[in-house]
Amino acid sequence: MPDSPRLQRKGPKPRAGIVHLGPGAFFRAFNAVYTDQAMAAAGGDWGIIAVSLRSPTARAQLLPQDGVYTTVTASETAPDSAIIGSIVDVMAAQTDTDRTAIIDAMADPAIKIISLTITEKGYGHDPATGGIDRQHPDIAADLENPNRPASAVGLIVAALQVRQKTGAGPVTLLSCDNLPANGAVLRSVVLDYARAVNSPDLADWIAAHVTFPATMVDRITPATTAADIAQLAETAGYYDPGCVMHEAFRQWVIEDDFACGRPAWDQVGAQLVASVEPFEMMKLRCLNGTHSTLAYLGYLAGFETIADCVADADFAALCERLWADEITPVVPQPDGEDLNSYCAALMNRYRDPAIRHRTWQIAMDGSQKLPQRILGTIADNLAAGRVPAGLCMAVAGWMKYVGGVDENGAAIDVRDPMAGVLKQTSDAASDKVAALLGIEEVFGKALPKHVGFCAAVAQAYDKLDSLGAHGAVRDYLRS
Ligand code: CS2
Repeated sequence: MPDSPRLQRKGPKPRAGIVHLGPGAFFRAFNAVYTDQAMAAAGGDWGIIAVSLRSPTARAQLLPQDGVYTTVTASETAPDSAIIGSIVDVMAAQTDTDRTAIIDAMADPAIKIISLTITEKGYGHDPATGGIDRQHPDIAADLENPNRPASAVGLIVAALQVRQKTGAGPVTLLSCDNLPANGAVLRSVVLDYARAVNSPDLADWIAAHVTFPATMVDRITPATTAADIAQLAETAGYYDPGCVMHEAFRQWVIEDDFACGRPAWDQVGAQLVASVEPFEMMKLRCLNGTHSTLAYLGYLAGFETIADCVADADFAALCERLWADEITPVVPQPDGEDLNSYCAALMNRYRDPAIRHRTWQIAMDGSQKLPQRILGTIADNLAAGRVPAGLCMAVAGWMKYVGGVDENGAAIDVRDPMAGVLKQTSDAASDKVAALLGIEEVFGKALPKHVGFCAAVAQAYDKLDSLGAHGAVRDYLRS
């Protein structure tokens, strides 16, 4: 409770070596924890300056407690908690002065890594070309006004320009978002933007001095609620509005390509590998693919959380069937992993009722998530001569969801950068499926030309109408 004492830092404060953009719950439950543990294990000046590009909330939560906060491992069987001290400062881009200070922080020679968890939509990239999307509102605004950038890529390139001028030295840009080839995406938008607003000279400097390792990140971290904060105050005796709840499981696979060192993350469980791609494909398709499927179909069927979904025998069977028949056949097995055990472990992770991960939270930003989570898997099945009916039903579930009306006729609060376009498209067309399939930003050019795919999505959409989401899932399981 706000009248309980505030959490305090105990012990020395590390010196900063990392600037992190996107200080939300996931970063606090993941990156900051690994870094805290790596410094405890092997030392190093790897304190983190956490930067929020949008809201001042993280700063308000964390600064009064000097960046320190609590992580709670929510688990039925093994609950646990820890105090994390790796965040040494918190900034928020609210004013031009803030933004200048953020650029200066990233340009400081002491900073060796700039890492990011800014979500799929934060990169301002065009998935078709891999370069920057000049229509993206934040990118368009920065290109118009390059001396006062506000987007992630705009601020980063401004800082790299200062580093080039001042000889601040090389730096690693580390994307930790759920995007395929996240390092390459970041490299491509940074170079493209640098060429667009500065002399090509800067792009050459970046290509020579900055590395962009790929990563696969995994830890289920539901948004912290007021009840979580109150519960912690009751059990721990202090008020920590910056606390985060997460599952026990974690996995971080990182391409070992750092320009000037890194924390000893490998000593605390991170896997440093030559190629992240097979791990990322396994995670995006097996975990995030079924997460999004459960999010849309589960929400429509009236389930509040993932644990509620898979407590239902039909929805649990849906996941099993998707993994066995539609997903793992098109996922190469990464070294040291066994796909069947990976999926069995996923089901246990989903089942834990202590993790209250809302279907509504996962359903957000579907237009940015569908391609890498579901559509690529569908395309690979089609290429192998199969129409994956379950994943097509997931796409139909997303279409119903973005139509904005649930099965009881109530409005759905759809959060998506394309929410307006999606709703208008759905509302205006009599053939809603065909109209939505025509949105190239989501479906690309090739998939909507596949007759079998379009027919399967249309059929699933009709079943969602006539049988409801739960009925459609049962129908699929009988097929
Ligand atoms: C989830 C992910 O919200 C979502 O879209 O699918 O945040 C998921 O929990 C993480 O990727 C797990 O590592």
